[in-house]
Amino acid sequence: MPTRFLPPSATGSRRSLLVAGAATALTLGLPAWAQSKAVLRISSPAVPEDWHAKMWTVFKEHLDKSAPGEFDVQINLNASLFKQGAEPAAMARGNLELTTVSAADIAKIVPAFSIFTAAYVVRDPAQQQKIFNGPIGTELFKTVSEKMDISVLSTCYLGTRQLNLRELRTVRSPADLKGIKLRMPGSKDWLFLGEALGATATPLAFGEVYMGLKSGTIDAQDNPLPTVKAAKLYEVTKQIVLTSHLVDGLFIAISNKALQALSPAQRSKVQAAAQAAAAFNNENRLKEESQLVEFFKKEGLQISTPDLEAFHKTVQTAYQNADYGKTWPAGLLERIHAVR
Ligand code: KDO
Repeated sequence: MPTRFLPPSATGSRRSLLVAGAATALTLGLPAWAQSKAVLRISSPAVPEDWHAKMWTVFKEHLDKSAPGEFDVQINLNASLFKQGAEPAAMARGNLELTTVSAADIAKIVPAFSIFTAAYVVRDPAQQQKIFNGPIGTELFKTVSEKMDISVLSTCYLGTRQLNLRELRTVRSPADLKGIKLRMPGSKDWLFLGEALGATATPLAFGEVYMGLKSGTIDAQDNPLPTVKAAKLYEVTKQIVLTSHLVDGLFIAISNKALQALSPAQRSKVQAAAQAAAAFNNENRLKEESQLVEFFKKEGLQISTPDLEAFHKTVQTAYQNADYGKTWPAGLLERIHAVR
């Protein structure tokens, strides 16, 4: 099991938290233990049926078992606590302890991370795990901790992103997506990806995608197949084009402030719970992803495989022409490619 970068051991902050807890407990007339539980608020835009939502229950149960009565894990799904992408800022303000951060959200603060938002860079889920559980991950997560004040605890495979269209269309190459309003999450790197795929990228929060497709304000969206199923996007679309353009990941992250408030033993338990949660997600998602084409066919969707060479070529040219890689550390792309 990889050892993630963890900030220095707890100091006064933990003590003051416990003292504060005990003082409040006295005021409220509650037993001290009830107040000194470490509260871990989690926020995620995921729908409850998706694996990276269910994994938080695994996280909670793991902690309830390894540290009975020590943690109060609060799971908030469907972006009910913070809207998609707002989580890192909420963590910096001390209003949130845990979330899953996307590469695009990290890239807003650590530009090198945009390499993982670019199409056809990471080869497959196994390589993704090796990248982030090896030296590249250790180096980058250290920078993330320094710049964002959050610690990455484990890497989840979100799935391989595919195109999902509202109406039937022959899509062989990016040229066939001209004029298609392709919903992307609302940040620069996502929008660039959508344009690089040949479409007109339209920003929209994840929670609005179903209605957007249903009403026709967008023509298409991209997401991994398990999410297309979990969020029921197949109900409002007719076609999936297997572009496999992004082997996507999410990073379970905790605010450094919350982490430092824990004892060393509690920190290890939180780390282990995050590893167990990610393992649960990764295993189930991979298994389901391999079975879903059949499911969607049965639901009446048309599944097609485009000219992948044409997609690779056009997309890579778009990234090169935009000098996109300028913020990528020299040699990082080659190091990623060398991970086997
Ligand atoms: C999405 O909005 O398409 C996306 O897949 C982007 C991911 O980074 C992540 O935020 C995900 O949504 C949510 O967790 C919902 O599944």
